[in-house]
Amino acid sequence: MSSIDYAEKIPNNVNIGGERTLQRALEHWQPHFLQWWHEMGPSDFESADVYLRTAISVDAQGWAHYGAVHMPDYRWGIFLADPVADRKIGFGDRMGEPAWQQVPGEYRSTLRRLIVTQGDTEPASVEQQRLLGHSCPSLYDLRNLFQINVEEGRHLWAMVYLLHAYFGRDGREEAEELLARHSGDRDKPRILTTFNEPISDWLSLYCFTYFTDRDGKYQLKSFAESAFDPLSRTCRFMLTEEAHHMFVGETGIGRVVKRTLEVMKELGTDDPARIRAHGAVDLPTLQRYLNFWCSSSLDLFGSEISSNSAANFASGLKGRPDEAQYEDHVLREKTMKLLMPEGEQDVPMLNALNEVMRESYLKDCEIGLKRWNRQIERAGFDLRLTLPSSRFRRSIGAWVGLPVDPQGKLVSKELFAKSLGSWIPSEADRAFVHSLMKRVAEPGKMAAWIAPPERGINNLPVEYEYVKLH
Ligand code: BYC
Repeated sequence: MSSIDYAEKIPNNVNIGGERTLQRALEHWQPHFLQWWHEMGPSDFESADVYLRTAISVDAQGWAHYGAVHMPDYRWGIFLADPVADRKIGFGDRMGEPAWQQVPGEYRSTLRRLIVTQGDTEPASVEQQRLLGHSCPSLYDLRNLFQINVEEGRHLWAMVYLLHAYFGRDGREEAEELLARHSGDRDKPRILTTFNEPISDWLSLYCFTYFTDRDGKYQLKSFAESAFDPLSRTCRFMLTEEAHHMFVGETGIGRVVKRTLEVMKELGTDDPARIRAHGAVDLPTLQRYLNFWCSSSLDLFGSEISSNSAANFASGLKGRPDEAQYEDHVLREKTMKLLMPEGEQDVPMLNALNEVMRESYLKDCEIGLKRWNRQIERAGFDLRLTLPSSRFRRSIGAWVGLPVDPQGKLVSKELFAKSLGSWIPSEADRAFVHSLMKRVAEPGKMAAWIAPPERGINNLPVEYEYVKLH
């Protein structure tokens, strides 16, 4: 068995070197992780020098350490945010009791399941994005893709650390399974639906990082409230990295919109066919991509009425994002009005928490929409991008399989079947978008369908050679 100098190889602030059992478990898992990275991570870029950010500590200087790295040599570290002295449980039936430093027996399997579900999404996203490097629109974007990939790898390490350190043999088995399931695999798929969708073009990547990583932000924020203190501290630190992933999504879509508007102005038209002929993404196609990824990501919050969400909140396992913003942290007396297919229903608030979170998430999603629409308005065009209703195209919850249009109205099955191809990307849309995906790998150059970013990484110019390909 290989012996690892943890301070050197795996930067950490959890004293791995001082705990023999944990060290052995991680030593056993690490080569399996590297093998998985080799087989399922970014294909063909193992010898490239990539300008990456690495966390080497949790303080302001250490969490963003930049330098050129071969990805397989990336130092996937394990970091927990600094402890809060005498931290108390901030919600649920055990509010005010001391936070847990160990897993209470009665919550062991539920907590393990939540950590495994969170952990499963991290390698899944790397697998989904495996081939994108071949069609990057610029070296700047290629570097951002790889930054996201290595950080998702680090987030997997974060969950595996919790499984190894707190869940004994079951945890070690789950850690192996996290490398055995694969995105889109027929026999062993990833746990959550969105993480089995292919991401084979960069427009999908930007939508995924805008919508799906934002689900990550909300889920991590709700775990940051958890009574299980190691989970809370782990997620607090993960959130610092998550911001960049959503930035890539928001600015990526913004740059697509900017380029399309330039073409629309140049040609004096909003005719999709002419815009496409000019090599840009017409806005109706972008709208269909937004509809697809937003609706898929809305499923990630679970059912509108959920006994799991009630139990997880009451027991202190999972709070609401930014729990402190609310007045009532127990929620035994409150109800919430939910629009169900049968009409409006009063639901105990504890059971409606997935919906509470979904609503906050949608509000957060609106921010980018406003920015992109301002760009369109300033360019003098009438079209506006919108978010689909949370009832549209749902695969989880009360609206599963119902014929609902993107505005949230129930329509006939016939109309739904006839219109779906104009609400989400059709085969022809995908083929067109794929036709644009040609690799641009000269420093500073951009593909014709996307505008350059406003600035480079870490104060470097956009023209910097962010990935040195060999
Ligand atoms: N697909 O009561 P229900 C991220 C299952 S993203 C498939 O409706 P609940 C990232 C559910 O598991 C954040 N299955 O919902 C982003 C349950 O099954 P079991 C990921 C689904 O339990 C980009 C059953 O349906 N983190 O970090 O209240 C790149 C009934 O569940 C789905 C988490 O998700 C679905 N969409 O809430 C990289 C946090 N939805 O357990 C990373 C951990 C529900 O009865 N997970 N089901 O067999 C959770 O907190 C909860 O499991 C959920 C669902 C929020 C997902």
